[in-house]
Amino acid sequence: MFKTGLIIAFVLIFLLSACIGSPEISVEGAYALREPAEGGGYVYALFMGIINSGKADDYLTGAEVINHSEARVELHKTVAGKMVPVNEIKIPKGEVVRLAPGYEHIMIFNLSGDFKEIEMDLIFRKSGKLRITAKVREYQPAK
Ligand SMILES: [Cu+2]
Repeated sequence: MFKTGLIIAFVLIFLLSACIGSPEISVEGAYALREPAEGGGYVYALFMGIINSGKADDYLTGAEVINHSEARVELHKTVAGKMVPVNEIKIPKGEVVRLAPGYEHIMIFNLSGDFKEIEMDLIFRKSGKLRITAKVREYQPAK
């Protein structure tokens, strides 16, 4: 009786792990465009490709700038040319989500200092934290 229960338990664990799967997140080509902010300093918009090569969807839910707890991070999407904060950005399984100007992106406000690159942790609902480095470029407004 005990043996049968054990076998059933193993079969269930096997079935569960086979159908649930997990996301597998990586990032390519991360960079930050900065623009002088009102009242001094800079505001940054971050762009990158977020790759999910795993077997389940994941969600970008936030980010933290390493060693700069004063920085405030927001996730944005662009609707009819205006930026709107969102709580999360879906990263579907097997897809690449491109954060790009005019689309979804990450914004950093209130970051003090002058940087050539920004180190940050992206926070995913299932995958947890992923550390990235984004090279900083100056924003060149279109003329
Ligand atoms: Cu924005």
